[in-house]
Amino acid sequence: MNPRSAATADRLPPAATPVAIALGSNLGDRRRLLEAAIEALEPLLADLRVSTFYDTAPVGVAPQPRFLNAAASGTTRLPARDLLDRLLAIEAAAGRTRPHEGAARTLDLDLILYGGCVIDEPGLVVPHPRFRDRLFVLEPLAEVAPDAVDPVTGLTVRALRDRARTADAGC
Ligand code: PH2
Ligand code: MG
Ligand code: MG
Repeated sequence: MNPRSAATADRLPPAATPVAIALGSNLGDRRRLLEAAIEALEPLLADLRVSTFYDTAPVGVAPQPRFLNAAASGTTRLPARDLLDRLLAIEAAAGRTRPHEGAARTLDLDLILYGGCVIDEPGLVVPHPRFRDRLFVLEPLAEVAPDAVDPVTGLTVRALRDRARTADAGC
C-alpha cells in the first residue's frame, strides 16, 4: 500500500466489528445504573443484545458490596479506541470515580472483545486480560455471544464459560 492509499484507508470507518462489553456496578442503585448504561450503549452498537443481570460476590478485590453484572454484544463501526472513550464517558456520566485500584464503582464498562483483534496499548488491552477466568463476565456473555471467539486462545465464550465453571467447582 503506498502512503497515499494508507492515509485514505486510515480515514475510512472500519467495517462493522462484533464487540462484547461487560457491565458491572456495586455502588448506588445498581439496577438503574446498568439500565441507564444499556440505554447509552444503544446508539453505539447495532444488533445490541443484553444479558440478564447477575448478582455476584466481589472477586479479587477488598471486601466491598456485591455486584450486579451483565454483558452486551453488538456491532460497531467505531475504532476500538473511540469505543473505549465512549465507554469511559458513560462511566463518568454515571458518577464513576477511581479513588484507588479495585475500588467499588457505580459503573464499570469493560471492552472484552473487539472482533478478532488483539490490542495492547496504554489504557486499551483487548481481549480483556482477566475475562477468561471470570464467571461474572462469562455467564452473562455466554447468553448474548456464546459463539464469539477469543482470538488469544481460539476458544469460544461458551467453552471458556464451561472451563471456568469446572475450575470454580474445584474439579
Ligand atoms: N469487577 C472487578 C473486580 N471484581 N467482581 C464481581 N463480582 N463483579 C465485577 O464486575 C468485578 C469484580 C474489576 O473490574
Ligand atoms: Mg472491570
Ligand atoms: Mg473497567
